Amino acid sequence: MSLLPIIEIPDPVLRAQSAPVERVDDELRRLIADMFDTMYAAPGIGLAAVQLAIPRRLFIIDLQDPEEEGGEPVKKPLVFINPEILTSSDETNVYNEGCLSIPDQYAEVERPASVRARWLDADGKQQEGEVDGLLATCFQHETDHLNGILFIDHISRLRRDMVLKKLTKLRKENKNLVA
Ligand code: GNR
Ligand code: NI
Repeated sequence: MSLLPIIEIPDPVLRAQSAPVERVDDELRRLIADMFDTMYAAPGIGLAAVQLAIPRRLFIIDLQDPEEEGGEPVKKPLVFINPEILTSSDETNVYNEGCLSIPDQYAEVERPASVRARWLDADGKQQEGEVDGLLATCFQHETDHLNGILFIDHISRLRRDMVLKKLTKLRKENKNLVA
């Protein structure tokens, strides 16, 4: 198991277009295992390879239903390679989104409530299906990462500036703490 460092804004790699994955092989599956370790440790419910400075078109999601009190959350690891959104619903949803690359900042983002998508799974097999609810929001958040888009690009300039200012303040406080 290895944890990889998560890249944060304003690192320009987060604005890169990720390139398609060419082969679903053991090397890729090792990267995917490290991505899950890193995401669970963060903790987060989604992670795109580009957030680890690997600009390839793949992401993972685990919404981790916090099943019954006291028990371990039930893990439902999902892998999406070369994902494509085929259609999006007219109906929208608003979620309070966060991003491991914009630590501790949240904002309400409106997105299509469901999307029909196609992707390759961890065995390289093509899959197609419709996702909705939080999975649809997360799927779109992660697909955005593959295209260099962050959730703050979907909110007003005023709210974006507030998020960025709070992040700067938080980082300054953390720096003073260790100094
Ligand atoms: O952990 C995460 N939580 C989250 C909450 C609402 C909408 C999207 C997300 S994804 C985020 C992890 C992350 O940064 N993925 O790219
Ligand atoms: Ni993110």
